[in-house]
Amino acid sequence: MNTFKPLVFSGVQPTGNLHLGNYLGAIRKFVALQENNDCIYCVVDLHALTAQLVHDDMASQIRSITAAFLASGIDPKSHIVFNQSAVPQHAELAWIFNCVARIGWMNRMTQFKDKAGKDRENASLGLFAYPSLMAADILVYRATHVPVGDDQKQHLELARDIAMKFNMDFMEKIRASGYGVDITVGEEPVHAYFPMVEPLIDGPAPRVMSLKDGTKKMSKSDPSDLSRINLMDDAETIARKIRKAKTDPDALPSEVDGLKGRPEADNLVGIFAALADKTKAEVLGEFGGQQFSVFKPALIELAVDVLAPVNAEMRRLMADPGHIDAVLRDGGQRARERAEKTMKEVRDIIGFVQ
Ligand code: AQP
Repeated sequence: MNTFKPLVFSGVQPTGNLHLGNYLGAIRKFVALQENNDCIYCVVDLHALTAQLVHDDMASQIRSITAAFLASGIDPKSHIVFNQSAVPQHAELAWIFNCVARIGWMNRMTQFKDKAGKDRENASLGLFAYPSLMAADILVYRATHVPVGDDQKQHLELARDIAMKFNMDFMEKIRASGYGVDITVGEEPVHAYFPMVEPLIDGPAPRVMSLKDGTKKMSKSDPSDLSRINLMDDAETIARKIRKAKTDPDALPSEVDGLKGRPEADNLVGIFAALADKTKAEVLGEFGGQQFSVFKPALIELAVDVLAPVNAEMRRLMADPGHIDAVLRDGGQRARERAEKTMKEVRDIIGFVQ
């Protein structure tokens, strides 16, 4: 049984327009989790350097993600909202994790392969090491639960592998230090410093797909803006994108099984379900047998209803960058205090003189 104090951590990169995938796969879960948990939500600006080094609009991108967090309902007073670069302990722990993680583990990361593409030799070392920094982001707070989209599942498995190897390699020192916790991993009792993080991926839309191709993830970096709904899109743009979304000629099925082999239909039903807080089965109970000409207007109305208030609040917040910066400064200070406590203990376990 996990005996670490439950703590939720997650992050979003400031690398372009937030879209419906980020919102349904991540941010909406962040909001729901804060009711019953201690939560830390981070704008992971160090990660933003991995694919592209120079960003002319870095500061405004950081503020925009922060505004999206706040506009969606995250409470920065009861929880912590900050940007990663304000807490240097993330990078310090990431270095230690670079020495824990094995090259073979990193070579298996599919996101690196996707993002580096054919020009692998020219990708940054940071892009390769990205999952190690992500593990440090989470574990520098000894966080136990991480709400993410399905695309991040492999990175969280790596975070568990890194935590496990650190726990095993330093087991005697952890025991001697008194900082450890008794946990059970599988059937094995382990005296651990770092918890085995649990991904929180469930929901009807764990992976929102492109509106133009139901087999591709909705992504900020897709060159076609029609492939995604951005949180900053106005009602008319949302309606146009959904009207133009790719579909097939058949009516919607009455059962979830009938969505197999119909990726675009499956995606739109999943989006509807997530936006309406329903299951896909419930949505098909309502729309089974109907054509897309009936379903799409209902989806447009729902998407605009849910997203318009977020969009309006984001715009209001973005007009006051001083307020956003103050939220980040306050969150950064509280995050640093927690992260430094962990790092003092980690340095001690390793044997660094401090
Ligand atoms: N399509 C998606 N469906 C569900 N969840 C998604 N997430 C991203 N895309 C989808 C989740 O959003 C959170 C923040 O993502 P991120 O910005 O840190 O990184 P990303 O996964 O690289 O996002 P993008 O939009 O796909 O950016 P690019 O185009 O740069 O690759 C994460 O929890 C992620 O799972």
